[in-house]
Amino acid sequence: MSGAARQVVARVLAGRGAQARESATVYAPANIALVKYWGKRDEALNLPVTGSLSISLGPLGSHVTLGRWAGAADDAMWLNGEVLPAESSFARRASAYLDLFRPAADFRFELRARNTVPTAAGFASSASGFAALAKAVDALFGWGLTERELSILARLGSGSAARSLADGFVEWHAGVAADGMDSFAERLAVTWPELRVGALVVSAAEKAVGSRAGMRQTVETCEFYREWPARVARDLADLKGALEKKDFAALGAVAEGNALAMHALMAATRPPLVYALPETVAAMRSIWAARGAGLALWFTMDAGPNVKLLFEAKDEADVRALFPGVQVVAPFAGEDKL
Ligand code: 2P0
Repeated sequence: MSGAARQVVARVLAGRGAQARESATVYAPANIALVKYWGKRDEALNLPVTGSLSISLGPLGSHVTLGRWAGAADDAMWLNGEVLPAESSFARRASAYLDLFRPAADFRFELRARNTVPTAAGFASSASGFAALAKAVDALFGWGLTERELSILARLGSGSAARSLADGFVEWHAGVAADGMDSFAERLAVTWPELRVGALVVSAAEKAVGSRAGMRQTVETCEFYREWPARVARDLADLKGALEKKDFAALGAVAEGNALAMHALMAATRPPLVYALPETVAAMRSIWAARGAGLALWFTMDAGPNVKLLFEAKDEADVRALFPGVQVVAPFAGEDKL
């Protein structure tokens, strides 16, 4: 992690102590962006060029238990019950992030992570994973940080993790400050209990170009990227209008259009980034045909071939008939119990 990231951590913690309790267990949800984050103004701090707006996936996310490890050389890590070798990419990324918070150079962490995000379903787990890590260090050392401060810390691990501290609809403000203290996410005061998100798994294979390298290539080489900030500003305003009016067709249209615009930027990147597979395009065509026949169904896609469906509870049977393998999430399920 960079010196700039360390300075941000020092600023957020502002002299708080580092007395670790035995262990801490936390949870953070995964999220799907309806208006996407694609492109950074600062790579060390994961500061985005634009704002973005996501929906958190309720029970799908990451459970993390963090404690102090008495061992010597490396942090000890388990993912979904299996020991993670220290040289695995997950363990290295998590340890590099935890470096920001070690109270002493020889302090080692014990980390047990369990994802309820089905890894094969095309929902990213890095957002919920780093959000849960930020919450876990806060709970372990008893700092009592605010959600805004946790969002800033989670962002240092992965940009989209900034949006995984809260449930519901979450807006990540791009901010303008060089140190990113104004680049954090917060929940919008809107609930939509009927909203459903469906995961259509086209391929579970590891993608060839990850988001981090992909967005850098787009910013550097895509001549249309200069259009993107204005497009996002418009989409954010339109989406917030749709949320206020509870206009599902408008929500779907903004989300689908924004995802396709991002994929157009990717296709115009050099070398081209085309994440869609033939089955992705076939699913898009089925969705458009069903919509033409009156079904209120839209989609979004991230940096991969899988398609995420957006619909309302009343249409779930029709959506399942069209896509029998779909995994359906109710993002606001459980909120009535709060
Ligand atoms: C998003 N994605 O808004 C966009 C849409 C993928 C496509 O955020 O480099 O893993 O850690 O900041 O957050 C994925 O990028 O990238 C992402 P880093 P991240 O959800």
